[in-house]
Amino acid sequence: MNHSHKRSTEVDAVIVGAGFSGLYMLHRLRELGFTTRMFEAADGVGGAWYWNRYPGARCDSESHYYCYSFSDEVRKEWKWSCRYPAQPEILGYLNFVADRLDLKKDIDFGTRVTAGTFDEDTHDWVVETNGGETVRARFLITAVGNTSAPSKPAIQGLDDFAGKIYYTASWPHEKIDFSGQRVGLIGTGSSGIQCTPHLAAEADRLTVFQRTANYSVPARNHLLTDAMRLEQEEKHQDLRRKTLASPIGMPFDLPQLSALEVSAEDRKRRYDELWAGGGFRFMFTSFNDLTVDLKANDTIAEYIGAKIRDTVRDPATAEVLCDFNHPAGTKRPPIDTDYYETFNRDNVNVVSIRTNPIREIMADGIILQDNERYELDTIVFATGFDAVTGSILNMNLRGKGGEALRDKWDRGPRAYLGLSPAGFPNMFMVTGPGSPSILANFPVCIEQHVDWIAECMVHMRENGIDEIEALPEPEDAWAKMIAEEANKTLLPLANSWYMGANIPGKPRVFLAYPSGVHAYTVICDDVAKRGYEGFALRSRKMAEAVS
Ligand code: NA7
Repeated sequence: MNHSHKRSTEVDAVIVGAGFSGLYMLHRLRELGFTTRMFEAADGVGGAWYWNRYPGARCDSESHYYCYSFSDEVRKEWKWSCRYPAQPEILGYLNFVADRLDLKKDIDFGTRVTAGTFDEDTHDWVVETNGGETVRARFLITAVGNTSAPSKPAIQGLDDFAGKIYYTASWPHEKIDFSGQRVGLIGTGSSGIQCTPHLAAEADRLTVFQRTANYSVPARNHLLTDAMRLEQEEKHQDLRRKTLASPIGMPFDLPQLSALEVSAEDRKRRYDELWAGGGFRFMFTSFNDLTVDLKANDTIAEYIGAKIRDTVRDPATAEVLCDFNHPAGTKRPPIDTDYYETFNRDNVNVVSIRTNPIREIMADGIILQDNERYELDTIVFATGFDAVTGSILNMNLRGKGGEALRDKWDRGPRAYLGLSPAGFPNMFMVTGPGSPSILANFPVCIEQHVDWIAECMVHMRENGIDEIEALPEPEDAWAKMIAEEANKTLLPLANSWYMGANIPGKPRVFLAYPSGVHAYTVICDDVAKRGYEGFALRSRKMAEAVS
């Protein structure tokens, strides 16, 4: 329901987005006595978990740490059903949290921010919505997520397709029946890999169009018993401590050994053990040099390749699925349930479009460069997102001097601490570009950012400060440091969405702070302790006294 007619048009903060980030931001600011307006384009809370409803959509992080930690009550009252919760369960969780904290009454659903301009005279943001409303707020806080602007490739002939088209990133709310259909799936990232077994089980025929072979690891999902949940609760403090000390915000024991300093047998034993356990631990806890040393990386790439060849019975199909062109883990690592097994079904095949790309979509299917044709009734695009920056830029923000954020970021995003762009005072981004975000467990990054922003706002209120603005020099230094640190790893070698490489024309810039959420938290806390070093803090009174 939209209550906007009753709401104030002058508030302390506008928050954009009602996913994990926005909900906690709203709660924190309300508790601190700030007035807010919150806009959400969807008709409900959930963010990425609202839109990504495709069959098989599931979290790749485990339920006991992919959740909020700020409230013991919320944690104790919610019961996760399994190791990796499926999309409906996470959406249920976010609705539970929003209801438990009575947040929904303060959210304008179905409302998109269409413009935001910083007013230098009043130090306020003037925010416009598609509902025709204009709101003034001292602070603009983007909580729009990293994977919320779907990438819909402009393939020639797309509009001529006579069948049905779906995007995993904006899936319909009703159940889609694929039975009797010849389905084409484009994209083999996490989303494509998750939905492949589900589409295959229903469709008459499934053809997977693969541009890049991925390295998927079994998730080993299972139900949680009461005994398991009790154990997690008993260990909560310890797990939380580990989570906060971890570069990826997950309570894992970090690997101490190089993949190259152990014998081949010991290395295989380690990989076997972690493969059997499943999930991110395989990639993140086996050896400490997999993302920095190509030789070390080869060992895990070869191991995964051998597993695929063991699983997939048809050797030609296995070769397509193992046609790797980037080091393992340099694209977002997918985890799966029965992905490779699905290619043993008679009704499933994979087509490499790496060197023989899609030429055109016709009324009745897809035609490749070499004229090979695939007749289809339905095409599912699992083609990802204009990640990290897309949804921020889509808001048409303008800072000091009317500068458009789109112009400021035309050679790549820039923001001090990944939190605030110079020239855009009183603007904060939760898990924005240049923060650890996409390389770490989101709820951990989100809570850290929200707490930092809230404390900064309290500091400003208590000290009569009207404006905080990141300075250009520290912002430049931050961007330089990110590029340097990323270049010490193998991550820039892949054409990944981490690098902006999935969107034609997007600048090739590493989009996240690469040295881990723990190191990042220390830096942010330090900046605050030093009186927000690297930011200019201004007040009207100060300016009047000077003039
Ligand atoms: P991803 O990881 O960006 O995967 C998109 C896939 O679609 C990937 O295999 C792409 O190949 C492929 N793709 C993208 N555009 C095209 C075109 N034009 N033609 C053919 N193939 C294409 O998105 P996901 O939704 O799977 O996952 C995103 C994150 O969301 C996920 O990691 C979770 O954090 C949530 P490419 O590799 O670019 O060659």
